[in-house]
Amino acid sequence: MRDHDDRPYSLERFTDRESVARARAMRDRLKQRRTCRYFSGDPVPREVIEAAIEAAGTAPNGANHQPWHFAVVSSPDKKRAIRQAAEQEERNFYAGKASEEWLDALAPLGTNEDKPFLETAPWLIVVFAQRKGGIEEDGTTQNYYVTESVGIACGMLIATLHEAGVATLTHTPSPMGFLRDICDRPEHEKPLMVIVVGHPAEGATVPEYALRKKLLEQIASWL
Ligand code: IYR
Repeated sequence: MRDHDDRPYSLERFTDRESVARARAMRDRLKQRRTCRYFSGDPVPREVIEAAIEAAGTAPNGANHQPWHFAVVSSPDKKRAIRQAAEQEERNFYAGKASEEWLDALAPLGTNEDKPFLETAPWLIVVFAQRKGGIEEDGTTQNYYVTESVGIACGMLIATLHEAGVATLTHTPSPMGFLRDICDRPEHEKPLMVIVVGHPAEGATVPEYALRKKLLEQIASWL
């Protein structure tokens, strides 16, 4: 253990029984999460978004450079601009850019080029990955494992929002360079995804297909 600049670390220690029970309880809560594609306009407190972003900001990441930026959009004008640009890209995607194989893979999810949720949901969190910047955000220092770091942070953000009883949708328009312009972000930041946040609309549904999860035996091996 290094001794300079280090401080003691310990965790509350549970009995094995309790540890298993806590892991299963967390799993069961996360199993309730669904990607929601139908949002109501009901408000979500800004404090919920703030806490979720702070949670994301604790994610393990390359060299502690914390290579992320979360642009939080709630203004109707900005939301409309994002919707219009995203739908334009999606029209190209669904009308020919995407391969038949890709479109076949999406068919059971029922997605299409219409993205009304980009305007109806109260919050859009546009996630940017900072290729450069370091901990000081100087815009030049090299960052490391950027996509991995930001991916983990997004998982923690989504889990926190779920815990707060709020629905999310990870939306990945392609290409998404327009997000950099609309959100006024610098060239060295790469837009990674839009996380749509709000309450499910009345009568919202989720595709049965998405409930089909691989079993532990399929996703894990023990060596
Ligand atoms: N970006 C498109 C297409 C899309 C792609 C995947 I992979 C998905 O899991 C869902 C959608 C869209 O947002 O419709």
